[in-house]
Amino acid sequence: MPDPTHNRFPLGQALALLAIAGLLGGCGGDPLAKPGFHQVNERHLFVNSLGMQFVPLPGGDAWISVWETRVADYAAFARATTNGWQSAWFQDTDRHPAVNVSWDDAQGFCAWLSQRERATGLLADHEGYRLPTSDEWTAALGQAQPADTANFGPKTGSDNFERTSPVGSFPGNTLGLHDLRGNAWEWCTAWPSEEGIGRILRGGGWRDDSPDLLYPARELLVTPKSATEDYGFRCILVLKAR
Ligand SMILES: [Ca+2]
Repeated sequence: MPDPTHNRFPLGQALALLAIAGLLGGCGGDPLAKPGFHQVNERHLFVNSLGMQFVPLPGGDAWISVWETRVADYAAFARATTNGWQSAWFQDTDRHPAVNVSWDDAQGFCAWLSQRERATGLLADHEGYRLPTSDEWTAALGQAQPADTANFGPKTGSDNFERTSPVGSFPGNTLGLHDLRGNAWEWCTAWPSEEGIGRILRGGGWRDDSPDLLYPARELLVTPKSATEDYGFRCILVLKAR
């Protein structure tokens, strides 16, 4: 399903349509379709212009996406920037995690979305998206998600998915975050410095069976232009007090 905020409608019109969808929540619409802050039970959520949902990490101004960045999210960026991205052939739905994404391209997505949402006023000028640090990713993981509730390789027997699974197919952790472990590996910021070669991936992926790759603290170091069918990412959104 194409992203409705691109091609078919100008952005302002699309946001108006999303707002209308939110107002229709009492009539069966999804109130979380409306960009902005929401409270669901005791949980605070921020919904962005692509429908990505973020929850606050404790102790700071970093909010983290509850899902890996989805095909629908990344496709909007790829269309807008004509970056030539090809989804994996097995990605059946818009809710699968975007893979075949390099660290450089993940950075590009964050910059593009920051600029787009500042331009519409959804974000302030000093707010925006970036990749998590490895420490933030560790904090997000919190209590280790059991290996039997993640999409790992077939030899682990953890799941019945042959390849990637739609985001949120497994229960969330205590922060409401899904698929931190398994499904797609997730890019984090550089290590040991932005100038260094290594870029960190966390969490393991859908084709990994080795305990060496799947223990929760594992950091995979690869080059920033690497893009494979199990490399994806999730975003941090820096939101200042309003
Ligand atoms: Ca993951």
